[in-house]
Order: sequence, then C-alpha cells, then structure tokens
Amino acid sequence: PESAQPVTPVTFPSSFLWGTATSAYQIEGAVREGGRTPSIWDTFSHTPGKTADGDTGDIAVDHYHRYRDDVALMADLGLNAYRFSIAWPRVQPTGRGPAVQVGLDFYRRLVDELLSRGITPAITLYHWDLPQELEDAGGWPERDTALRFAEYAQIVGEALGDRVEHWITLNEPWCSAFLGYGSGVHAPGRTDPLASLRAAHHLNLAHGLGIQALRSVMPARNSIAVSLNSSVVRTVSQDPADLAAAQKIDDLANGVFHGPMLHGAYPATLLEATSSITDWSFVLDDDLRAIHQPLDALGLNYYTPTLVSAANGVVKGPRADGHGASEYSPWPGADDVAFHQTPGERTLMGWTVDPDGLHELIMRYTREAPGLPLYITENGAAYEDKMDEDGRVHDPERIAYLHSHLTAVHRAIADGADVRGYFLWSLMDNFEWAYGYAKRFGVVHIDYATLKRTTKSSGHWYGRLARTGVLPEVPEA
Ligand code: PNW
Repeated sequence: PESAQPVTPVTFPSSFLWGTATSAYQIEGAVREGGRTPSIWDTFSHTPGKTADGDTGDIAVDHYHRYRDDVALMADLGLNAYRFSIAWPRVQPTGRGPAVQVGLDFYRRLVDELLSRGITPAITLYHWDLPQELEDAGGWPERDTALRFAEYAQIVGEALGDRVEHWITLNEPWCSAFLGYGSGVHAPGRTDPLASLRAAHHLNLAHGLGIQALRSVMPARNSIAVSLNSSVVRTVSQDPADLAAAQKIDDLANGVFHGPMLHGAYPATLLEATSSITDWSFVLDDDLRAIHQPLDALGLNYYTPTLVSAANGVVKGPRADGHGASEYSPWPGADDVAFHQTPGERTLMGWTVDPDGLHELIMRYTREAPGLPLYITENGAAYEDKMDEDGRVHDPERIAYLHSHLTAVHRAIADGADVRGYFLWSLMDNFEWAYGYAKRFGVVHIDYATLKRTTKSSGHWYGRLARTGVLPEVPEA
C-alpha cells in the first residue's frame, strides 16, 4: 500500500541462535537398530488406547536414516542452531553399564554433519525416553534412576563434550513426573500422586548429579542448562482464594523444579499443599545441595498460559487445563483448583495463542534468576496444514503465531532480558506423543506415506529471519 509508514525494523542481536528443536523418539524411528532396546515410550505407544490411532514412533520420520538430508534442509534455510535429544536406550540399552558405540556414533555423525554446515548443536540428554528396564526397576519415583542418569550423562559428555558446547540435562521434567506418573497420559502411564512427587524429586536429583557428572568430563567452556515448561499462571480475579489457587499451581508447575534448581529449596507453600500426600521424606540430607548446581543458562519452553481459580468444592474428572483427558489429575494436592480456557484464538492443540505470556515468562525469569542467560528452547504451534495441488504447504497461521511470539521475545530483550536464542518447535512434523501424527508442529511438512520433506511457507519465513536477524512482515494470507 502506498501509504505504508516506514517502521523501525525489529532486529535481533547478531550472535542470536536461530534454531529448531526436536526429540529422539519423536523423529528417529529405527527403534530396533544398533542395539537399541525399548524405552517407556515404545512400551506405552504399543499399549492399545494410549495414543491417537495407535500411532507409535517405530518409524516416526526416519530421521535415523535421513539425518543428512535433514541437516541439509536446515542449512538451506540458513538456520545456525539445532536442538535435538539423545535416545538413552541407544547409548545404554538397559540403562546401565558400558556404552554402545554404534549408538554414540550416530550422534557423533549427526554433530559432525551439523558442525560442517555451520550449525551449532544443542543436546538434550533426556527428552522422556527412559530405558524400559529402568522403569521396570521402579522408574523416576526411585532414587536409583537419578544415579543411573548421572552415569549416562557422563558417558555422553565424554563422547561429545569436545564438539558440543550447549547441553540441556532434562526437557520439561513436569511432563515426565506429572503426566507420566500422575495423570498417566504420558509414558509410563502411571496414575499415582505420590509417585509423581517422588518422580519430580528424583528428576531434580538427576539434573543435579548429571551436571556434576558432565562438569567432571567436559571442557569448562561448555554451557549447561535445563529446559523447563515454566507455566505462566493467571487467575480469573484478584480474590484471595483465586490467588491461593494460582500459587498452588505455580508451585506444582514451576517451583517444584526451579525452587531446588535455582534456590536450593522446595517452596514452603508446595510442601504444605502436598502434606496430605507425602512428608517428602524421600528428600535426603544432601539432595538439595546436589540439585542446586550453578547453571550457565536456562531454557524456557512456552506454548500457552494457564488460567485458574479456586473451585468451590473438589474437581473430579478431566480438567480443562490443556494437558490431555484423564480421570486422574497431574496436579497432586490441587483438587480444589479449577482450570479455565483462556479467551482468544486457539491452535489445533486447543492452546490459546497468547504472546504476552511469553514476554511475561521471560521477564519473570529475568527477575528470578538475574544474570542467567535465557534461551527459548521451544515455542511453536500445531495447525491443520494442507498441501496445495502444486505441492506447496502454505501455513499463514503458523507465521502469524511465530511473528507475534518473536515480537514478544524482542520486547523482552528491549526490556533488559538476556535472551540468547530461539528454538522453534519443531523442524518437521513428527510424533506428537499421545496425539500421534495428527498434530503437525513442523516448519517442514512430512508426507507420512512417502516421508518426503517439504518446507512450509513458515519455514521459508523463519529462514529469512535467521539469515537477516530482522523480523519479516507477516505476508498477506
Ligand atoms: C512439549 N502439556 O511437550 C515437548 O517438549 C515436545 O516434545 C512436544 O512435542 C511439544 O511440547 C508440543 O506439545 C508438551 O500437556 C506436552 O501441557 C504436553 C504439554 C506441554 C508440552
């Protein structure tokens, strides 16, 4: 339009990391190759009724065989970073003992391919694929699993610490603990509030012991972080009962992890709210010191905020909290909290599009962890993407989502936040856990009949941003 006003371009720092994120079980396939044994997600997805359409990660998008093509795709787009996870059962099939070289070699080849293309790798050690044998021995509710994780971390650190600078211990331990052992919508599908709290603690311990193990074998220049799903919790009113409900959910979503990790203690309000379930005697004397390790950065995953109020009475059955339909709550001790749908436009997951929540989240951690560099380690959206007759995939809704959220990131940087990078979830469509392949988060489309990759218009848009550091306009739909 001729009347367009010149606007100041939204420009990001030149050192900014522009990446995408994936996880092993969601993309690799090849679940029986190289000595890999089942993880809890293999078992869970092969259990009838646990995933949409009975989808499994058996083949996923066959990244294990196509990793070279996938790295080439990223390079063609001009991305300079990539966050991926290591499948523990490829490295230690039973969760214990010596490493399988074939497993480590796959990741070494992937890393070398990335480096040769000028793409900075960021490794997540645990993105939910616990070796089934460790679950059979009790899983995350048991202390031993944390010790096993530290051993695994040391093996991977030793193998790749010379060429990978960015490390993330755990991805969204909230999902592992509370969806895995509380509501049961994620593997291993257990529904026991006490087990979920024990799992949360042993995930914290795994994080702390894992950091110590990594530091003992890696060059000091490497950066170690954790990716938390750090909910933005809002209330329907400022009523004291609603504020108390929000405090409870904030403790159970955030404080249960960042309390011990960042401040060396569980929030007193959390211990009180869960006192009818446990006295937390599984927290041993030195645990909090072990968990409270210095971090080099913090990873924030953000999709949508959480809106709560006090319930007048006990809430039973599935809650409208966007965490999947289960009769069992992922919020131990919070049966008196009601969840509400945030108003506004929603993605295919039913998650409200709320970019202000991302700004709020970044500013919160800027205050709460002063001086700690932040990375957005996941952000993105699922939409109903369709391929045109001419073989192109046009996804203007995803571009609008990315544009608004990156504007929020930029605003946070302008407000003093030290955000160093952004990893879009996800590089390609993939296995969306209990939702199977029906929910597409990729900026690259997958044709599941042929596994052919086609970059969506959002991928081209994001690549332009990565190459220029300037936020492109949202194209006319
Ligand atoms: C994250 N919830 O998962 C994961 O880190 C990714 O592996 C996943 O594909 C992505 O977000 C999109 O869902 C979540 O119920 C799973 O609130 C469930 C929830 C949040 C994040």
